[in-house]
Amino acid sequence: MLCRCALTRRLVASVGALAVALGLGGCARDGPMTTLIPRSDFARSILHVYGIITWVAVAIALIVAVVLAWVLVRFRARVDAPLPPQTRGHTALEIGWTIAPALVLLAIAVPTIQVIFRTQAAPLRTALQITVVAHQWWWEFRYPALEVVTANELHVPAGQPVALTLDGPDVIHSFWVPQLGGKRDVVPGRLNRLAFTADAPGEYRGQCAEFCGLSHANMGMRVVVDEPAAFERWVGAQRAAPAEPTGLAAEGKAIYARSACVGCHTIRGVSTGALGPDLTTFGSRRTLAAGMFPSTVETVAAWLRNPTALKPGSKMPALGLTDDQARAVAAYLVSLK
Ligand code: HEC
Ligand SMILES: [Cu+2]
Repeated sequence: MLCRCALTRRLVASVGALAVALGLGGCARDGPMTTLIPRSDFARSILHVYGIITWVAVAIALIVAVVLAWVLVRFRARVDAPLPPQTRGHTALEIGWTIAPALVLLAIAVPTIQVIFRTQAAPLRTALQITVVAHQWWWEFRYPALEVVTANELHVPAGQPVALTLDGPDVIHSFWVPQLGGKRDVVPGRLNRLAFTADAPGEYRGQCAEFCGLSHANMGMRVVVDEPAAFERWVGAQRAAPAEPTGLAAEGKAIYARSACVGCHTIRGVSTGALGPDLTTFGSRRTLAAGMFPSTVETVAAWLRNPTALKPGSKMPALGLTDDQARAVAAYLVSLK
């Protein structure tokens, strides 16, 4: 039979192993929010500092563990052992353990401060200027020089510097696209900046990284880095007048135009509301409600029937559309490419 203490030891060991397995199970090098595969100059700078701090910390942890193990074994209590010499004060040791941490802090501070200055430097005058407006709980992207406004899906050209100005009308948010840049807070009444040059075409996931209320966790975004020519095509499509809808979509347009939607949403040539996302080219976006759902007629119709059922706390009210009306409006919105 096992004695009590052996059982306890087994229990502690299995709970410990389970905790480690669960903890490590959450780790993935290439998850959508990875910080370990940088795809811009900004993200590489952050990873550089992260690497230095990690290896310094690992080295210190190893040294401490080895010394601790050695002391535990070498100086363990023995039967009949005499009392070891009792020391008070040791000048060399005290100077040593003051200087050593100072050196560690210096090793961390120098690259950190370099990167702070590099990532805070004024962006190149030639950079593409984009204003990011963080709302509860969605992102607005304005390209003033290109006269383009969109939401939740940011397009940028590869290999070209972009300069973001971060602004917000309500509470503090934080712009974070781990593979490209951030986190940088979006503070009402203060314009923060963030500049980066994306390496290559691809799609990157971003997320609000500062708790901002009920649907904070649902405040995601997609960043699409395009080949420069594809970016030009995207800009052209955003600026083009939307095609006149036909069939069900035409019915949807009529319902949209006589509903409260027009007070909150802009569709160029149709309405000029400014409380919700610009829907002029809604159909060109792949996702709905800040990256929460794929954008299809079904999901958009469900959204229009009852936004807060899909996104807790959403500032868009349910407007009492019937299923048929919601499907018609959804067909219209999805047709706006
Ligand atoms: C009181 C203002 C208000 C009204 C009225 C309103 N909306 Fe919205 N709408 C919003 C806000 C705010 C959001 C952003 C919600 C979020 O993602 O959290 C939104 C989001 C949306 C989205 C998703 C946009 C995206 O890019 O993901 C669609 C589509 C939409 N609204 C369509 C409509 C339609 C159609 C109507 C009319 C039937 C309507 N809205 C009425 C405020 C409003
Ligand atoms: Cu937020």
